[in-house]
Amino acid sequence: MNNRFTTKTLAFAAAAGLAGSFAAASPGTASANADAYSFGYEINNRRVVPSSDFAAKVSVIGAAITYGQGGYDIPVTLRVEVGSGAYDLFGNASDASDGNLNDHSDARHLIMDETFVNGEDINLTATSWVSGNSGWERHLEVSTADNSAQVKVLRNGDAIPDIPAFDGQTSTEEFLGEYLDTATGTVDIADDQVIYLFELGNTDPSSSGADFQDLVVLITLGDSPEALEARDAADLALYD
Ligand SMILES: [Ca+2]
Repeated sequence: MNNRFTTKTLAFAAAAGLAGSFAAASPGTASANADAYSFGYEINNRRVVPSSDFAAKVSVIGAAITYGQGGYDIPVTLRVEVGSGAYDLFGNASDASDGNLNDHSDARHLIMDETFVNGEDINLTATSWVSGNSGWERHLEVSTADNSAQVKVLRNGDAIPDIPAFDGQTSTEEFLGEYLDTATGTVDIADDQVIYLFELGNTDPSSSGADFQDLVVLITLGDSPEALEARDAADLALYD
């Protein structure tokens, strides 16, 4: 289940804190559904920084990356860090086979079973792996704490990114279908949600191979795990 690790990630958080912070977008044109929940957070250097005690739901919306055109699907793993704790929610993130998310699965959703204290923040570290002489070897590792250009952050009301997918892969827009308002061309999520798009193949974000859907993750904040569960139940009822 939610294996807890203590890792080296404190260094990431400390380094990231040096740069400026960005206030959360105002609700603006949020949909009625988005307005139903308000839980403060801000994106500080691509980190989610909640403004009160919080719980989190992590949704892996999709993944698509191959070893070059027509090549094999390369493994992608995800580690979630909250404060000084690290959580492998979807298999062992240090094991390319056990923790692989690039498997054409439907979206995976997991509510973390803890309430975290105000002041801690959420970082995501995504890793791509390639086959090497001694098995799977780390290719690229991208952390939201590093303020890397290989991560894009989407919040409610942001413009839908227009990035063609590499080699006929599922595009960001296709992955995010239910979280987009195509009529307005904007992201349609709640104000306490944030979407991360990872590029895990290219270190040049302007490369044609940089399609920013190598891993697509949605974070939803709430007051407690129970509140997030209740919200899921309400959403299910709403869309029956
Ligand atoms: Ca891709």
